[in-house]
Amino acid sequence: MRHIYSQFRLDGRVISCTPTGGGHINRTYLLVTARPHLYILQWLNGQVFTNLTGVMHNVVAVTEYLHARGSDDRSALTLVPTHAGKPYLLTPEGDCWRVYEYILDSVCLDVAESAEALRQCGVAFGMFQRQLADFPADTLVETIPRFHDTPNRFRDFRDAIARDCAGRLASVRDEVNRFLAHEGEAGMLLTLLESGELPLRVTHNDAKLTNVMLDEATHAPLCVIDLDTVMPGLVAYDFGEAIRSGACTAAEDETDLTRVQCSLTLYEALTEGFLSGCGDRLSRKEIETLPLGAKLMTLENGVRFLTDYLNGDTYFAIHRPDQNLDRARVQLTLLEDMERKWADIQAIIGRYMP
Ligand code: GN1
Ligand code: MG
Repeated sequence: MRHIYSQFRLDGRVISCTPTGGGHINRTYLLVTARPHLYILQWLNGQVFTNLTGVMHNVVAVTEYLHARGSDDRSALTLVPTHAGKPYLLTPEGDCWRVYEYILDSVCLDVAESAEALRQCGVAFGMFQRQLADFPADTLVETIPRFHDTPNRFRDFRDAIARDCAGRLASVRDEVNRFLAHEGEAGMLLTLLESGELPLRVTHNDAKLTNVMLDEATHAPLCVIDLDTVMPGLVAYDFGEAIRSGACTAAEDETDLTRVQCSLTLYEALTEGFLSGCGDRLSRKEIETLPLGAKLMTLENGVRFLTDYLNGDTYFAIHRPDQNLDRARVQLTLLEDMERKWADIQAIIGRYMP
């Protein structure tokens, strides 16, 4: 790795470079220098992010915008330039690397530690919405077209079922059918966008719990990370992803499904935090459709995990066999639990409606 990190303007000699983080797409390392000064080094997956310069254009634009408005260094990610003064490194082989300042005295939650911590995660993503509400969305590159086009995700799912290239279909018939039973709902948000009832905004699009940094001591929100999928989108995508990852009582790949539930306490904490972070920027229709976003993001991720399982695990990184199947099953269980609790969920949203 030395020939990679030596090209960045680091403070001191690097004494260690170790893999870190739980992302499924990019590869992340913790760099420590003798100073000591900590950095995050990342390799971007060019198979997923085919427009690497577009991704970096968005990251630079959004972090600069947030820093210009934030009060402390930790209010947004900070890119460390290369010796050539570029915000990232593109190798002759076409690999893209970047370095961020490590966010000091911060924590990132894997599963909700408490309703209060989750409320703060909601605040972080809500604030992200509010801070970027006037950002010129048309200057951002749509780096992964149709990223949250759930009907299109179903088309990929049907292709994977038809091909069954890894020979796994017979063993997951039940899961496949339970996902297909929801296909009719997949386009509900996009329909509202097309009819003009929901506005397009700058969204994070991967607003999961592990992408929020909180202050270690106070658990106050600092910033959100993983800006690679920042693109125009619907606010329900970010709320939805936050609920999917944060209101679930178990890990994304839990194998004991009896532990997987949608916690109403956590749901409410996240809702309250998110809406307070957004301030008065959302319309009534946007608030009303937030729970639909939570259902669709859970459905969409589940369908994507199962699609990848059927395709032989080619997209999401796995660390053990069947991990994508386990991830898909957790989403399915969570989705069905949300449906059982739908009246309570509506009541929660009702309580926070302005
Ligand atoms: C991927 O790599 P990571 O964890 O940031 C994926 C998200 C999924 C998520 C599921 C570009 O994000 O869409 O929701 O895994 N990112 C991409 O954990 O596909
Ligand atoms: Mg991500």
